Amino acid sequence: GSEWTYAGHHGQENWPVTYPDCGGTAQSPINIQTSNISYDESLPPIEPEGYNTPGNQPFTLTNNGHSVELSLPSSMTLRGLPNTFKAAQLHLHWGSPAKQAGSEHRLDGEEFPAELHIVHYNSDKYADISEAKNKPDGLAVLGVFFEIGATDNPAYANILHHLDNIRYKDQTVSVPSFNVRHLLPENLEEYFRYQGSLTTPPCYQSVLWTVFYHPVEISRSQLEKLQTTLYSTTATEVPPEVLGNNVREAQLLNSRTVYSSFH
Ligand code: BO1
Ligand code: ZN
Repeated sequence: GSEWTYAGHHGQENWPVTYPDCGGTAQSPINIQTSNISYDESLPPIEPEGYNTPGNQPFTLTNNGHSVELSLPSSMTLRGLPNTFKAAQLHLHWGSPAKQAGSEHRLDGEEFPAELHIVHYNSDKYADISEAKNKPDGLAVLGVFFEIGATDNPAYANILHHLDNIRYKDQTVSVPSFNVRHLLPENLEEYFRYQGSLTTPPCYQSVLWTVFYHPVEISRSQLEKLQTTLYSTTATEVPPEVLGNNVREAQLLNSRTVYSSFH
């Protein structure tokens, strides 16, 4: 079963016992050190296709006990990468009222309050995400840092408004489809690129990571909603445990290179 946790006995230092790939040499997240980056002038802007018109089908929002996850239609496509990638889901990582830091990637050692991940699979080579997820060129994840801004971010309200309906693990709610492009920073040209892994078990080393340089802004009250509403436990488990600090430690870069699309 999926018995892993972030802290405690089944916490991240013990993930490799059950999930050997978590002990690999190309793991995520990492601390992105801007003094140790290679500018790659050939890296083009990321081009989301069909993000603005995801269709009439509602999305499904799920509390999976580790995060809040929004299922995405495969009509959402990424171009500007070595292959075409189709969207599968997006989810968030965040801290807690006590530990505000909640991003997985770090920028020169700095943690941001939260991070968005949009997960895609290589549809040139693989039929679906389950076939792609353990292949070296199988997945592409977009990472976006959060920052506190003065006003509510209406795009993120499309997700946060529904958290009260999925407070417990395994609960789902139907969410009207919305323009997912608005969850991304305006600037899709400036990003970091490296080869890494899923940041949770099974930690497959299958992810081409794109981490945008420009953060998105949400309000303090929106962040607080994210930090305090969800439980990692099911409705019948006692005591309930608040879901947060779903953040993996920074992993060693080892022999990898981090590229940037800008300088
Ligand atoms: S992340 O973006 O690196 N935090 C990340 C971590 C774990 C997954 C995806 C992204 N897990 C995979 C599951 C698959 C599932 C896929 C899409 O997510 O291993 O079984 O199909 O939901
Ligand atoms: Zn993630």
